[in-house]
Amino acid sequence: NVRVITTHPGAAERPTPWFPLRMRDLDSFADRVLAMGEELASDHPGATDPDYRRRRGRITEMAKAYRTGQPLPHVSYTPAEVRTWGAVFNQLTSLYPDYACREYNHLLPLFVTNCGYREDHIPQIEDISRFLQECTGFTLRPVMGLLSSRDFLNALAFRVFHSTQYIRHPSKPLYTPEPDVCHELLGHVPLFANPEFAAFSQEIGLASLGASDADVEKLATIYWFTVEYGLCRETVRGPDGTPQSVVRAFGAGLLSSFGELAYSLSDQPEYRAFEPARTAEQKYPITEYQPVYFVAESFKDAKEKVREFAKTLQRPFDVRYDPYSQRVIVLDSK
Ligand code: HBI
Ligand code: FE
Repeated sequence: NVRVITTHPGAAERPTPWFPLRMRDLDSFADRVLAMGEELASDHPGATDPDYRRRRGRITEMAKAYRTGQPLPHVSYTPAEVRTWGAVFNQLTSLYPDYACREYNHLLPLFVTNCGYREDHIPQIEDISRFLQECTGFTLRPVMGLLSSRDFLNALAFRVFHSTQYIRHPSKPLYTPEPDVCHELLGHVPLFANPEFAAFSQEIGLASLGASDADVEKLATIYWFTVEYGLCRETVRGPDGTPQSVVRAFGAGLLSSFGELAYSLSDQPEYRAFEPARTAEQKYPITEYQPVYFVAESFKDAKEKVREFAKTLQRPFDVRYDPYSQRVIVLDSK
């Protein structure tokens, strides 16, 4: 017995945290960033470079002003910024054939053809968003910096990914303490064109809508060990043609890190099977290589496991996403 609720559910005794119901509601995230633009931490490579901070300020202002339905901001990258991108692009693309998952290696050439992924060109998020929309309905929105886990995950329910547009400081092209355009475009973007991965990502987002703070924390940890640092098992043909089971990377934090990509697939870290209830409890460092990685069987399997896990969370209602109206539908049965 299902009733569609048009206002936020939750009685006075157990209020439900606010969550976006319409695409336009995501506009309210624009100035709710945790870390951003000009205010760089003292250990950031660009902290004492006034030109870099001014440049960041101009790019993040455009993200702050963006509203649903407008064209995405176009950034005219400088030759120096393109050189930084080029250094990252060349290093990483040399590793992908051996380390990235099959789906990623299948998709990257489509971004070269359709979105201008090249050593000498930083792609525009407008072009990427249009292409992703044709693949899986995913779209990009510009963002000033780190959002709260709740806001960031809530947007995934709408198949919306928040992307930064500034680039790391040129003094350290292979290092960034925060997301930048290299991390977003090389690490995250390609797999959103894969239907199973898109559905998996949306599943985490749907589970986060109106979830308690403790449950958002669990979902953020699941996100961390999959979308950011996930590994997956796949079968390849060995030299003599026999099938072999191997582990490859699909997490964006790995696909955008020259050092950690090779480390994650060496014999140094520990591997565990992806199991949402256990993965959600795992502690992790954010400034060092991960000591533990979780290995998924497939995106489809991971999606089904997250959907089962979501049913165990404390939420007195269920949600669906209607892509025609770009609205979240709230159902009071569970
Ligand atoms: N905000 N802009 C942005 N980009 C991210 O990748 C991001 C975020 N906020 C939180 C977050 N990632 C994750 O670490 C999880 O907390 C969801
Ligand atoms: Fe990321």
